[in-house]
Amino acid sequence: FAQKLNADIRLNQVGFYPQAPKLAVVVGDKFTDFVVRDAAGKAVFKGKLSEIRNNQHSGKVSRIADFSSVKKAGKYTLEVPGLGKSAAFDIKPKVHREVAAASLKGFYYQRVSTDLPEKFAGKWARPAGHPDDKVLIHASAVSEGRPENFVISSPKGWYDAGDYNKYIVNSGITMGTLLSLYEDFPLYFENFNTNIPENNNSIPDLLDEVIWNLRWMLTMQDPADGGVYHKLTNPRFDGMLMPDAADKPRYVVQKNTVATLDFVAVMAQAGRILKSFENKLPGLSDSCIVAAVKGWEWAAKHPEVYYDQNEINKKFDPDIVSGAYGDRSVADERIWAAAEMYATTGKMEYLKGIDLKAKQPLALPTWSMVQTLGYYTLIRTSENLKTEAALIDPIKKSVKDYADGLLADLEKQPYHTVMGKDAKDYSWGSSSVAANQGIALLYAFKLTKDKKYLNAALGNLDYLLGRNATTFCFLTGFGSKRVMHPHHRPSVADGIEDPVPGLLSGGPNPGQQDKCKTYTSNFADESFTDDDCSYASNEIAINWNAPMVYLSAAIEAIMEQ
Ligand code: 9MR
Repeated sequence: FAQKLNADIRLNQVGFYPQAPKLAVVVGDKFTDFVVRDAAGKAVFKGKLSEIRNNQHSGKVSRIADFSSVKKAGKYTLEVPGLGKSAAFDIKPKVHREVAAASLKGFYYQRVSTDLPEKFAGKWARPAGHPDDKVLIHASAVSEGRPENFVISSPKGWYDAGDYNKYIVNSGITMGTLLSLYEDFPLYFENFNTNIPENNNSIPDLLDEVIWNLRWMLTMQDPADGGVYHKLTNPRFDGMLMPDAADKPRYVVQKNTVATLDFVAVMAQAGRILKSFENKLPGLSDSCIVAAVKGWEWAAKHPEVYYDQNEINKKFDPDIVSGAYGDRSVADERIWAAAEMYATTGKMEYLKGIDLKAKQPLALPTWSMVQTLGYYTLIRTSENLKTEAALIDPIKKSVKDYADGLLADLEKQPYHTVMGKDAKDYSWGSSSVAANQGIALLYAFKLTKDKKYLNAALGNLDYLLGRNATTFCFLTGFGSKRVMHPHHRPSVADGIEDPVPGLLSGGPNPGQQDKCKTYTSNFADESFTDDDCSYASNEIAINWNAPMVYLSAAIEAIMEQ
């Protein structure tokens, strides 16, 4: 008697490593037993579900099925007699390699100003959009030599998200995350192919992808003074069109300190990493470092210029109503930029006079809060640079304390994940919160070698791939219950049923700022709708994809060691 698929059985829909923990969540309290069956239907493991766990968000209850002892590679289903069964999942080595490769390839699909030929893009091939070779200087961004409507060339880069604009602030955290992934696991990327045009240039594909955006970022610095424009944008968002159908004028807008210091951090880190590729990319590393120094000097002269879109629209035309990425505090960007400048040059002077805030609770990286990216870099480079203990020890401690805080009471959590313990985890782009918590846990693992941190990081990857209250696997192209309608212009406009693959959906957000009518729940952990109207729960964005690449690739790299 075949059991039916049941959505109350929730697990990582991609699969599990033979040697790692394997958990599923069974929502409800009626059942106590479960069975794991192999592909032939044979029961290979029979277990008891855990005690009941309460969900603070929905008041629902759940139990955990632990089948970690099943270690043989194969395809399996998990069955709760009387309730039903899960879709089939894998147990095998390298089980997340395709997830990691696809989420990096997601960036290729976001490339601006270039054709995506079928050879690399498959059925999602599309002509180039937004050449960005005739970009106007907005009235908020004029300088000597660059008057209003002066034309500059600023091609390439990645589309930020479901929209077609390019924002320095959000590129900052995205690039920092991807560059850190490379710097933390360089060997892993020697053999990590994502079938992009630069495939055979003997530079790791991860760096090739990053360089596509780096070359755009370099054009966003005003050569006259070193300040960096906030964004390159249409005055208003494009309609739900393919990139090549978009034809609105594009502007660069006001230089400011937040964008400039994000730029400095990225250029310093890229310059440091690309030094090793000098013979293949002559001069690029130096150009990055020169740009970083110029930006740093601009920021010293303009310590607190903020981008305030409302104020700008009161003063200048045309009005700019695309993503604001307005940030009212620059202390964290200064910490990050200073840390990268120090790590690249070895000069302590960059950290002089900067309050590293290492004694405060660790702040998870977001586009507006980036100091922790600087901490990660200081940890990574401290041995080489012989950074003094008084400086680095409190930083290590703050990362470990944060990870310990995440782990407290893990055994009581309804999904056995650190994600969702704090109600604030379910913010706009909550999937990136889960991924960034996972990264913090991996740094704690690096510092302690204690597997409890690694396992909890893996738990957040399980969350993203299906062990969550929405029942969805949040990475497009993966899972038995897939996101099919992300708020992503090409996926909506291309007439192809499957969305562009390898893109991470934003995830539950009880704010529901999009006012879509198709939400079926208001509970924080369920507040998600797979509908392209839902830019607040189902958009994709580069700053969410980057930690997904980090988490999945880093876990793959660690599991292979
Ligand atoms: O990720 C951003 C989120 O933190 C903000 O709350 C939200 C509203 O301002 O904007 C998000 O960023 C969007 C950006 O402004 C424009 N491109 C799409 C981004 C993801 O939704």
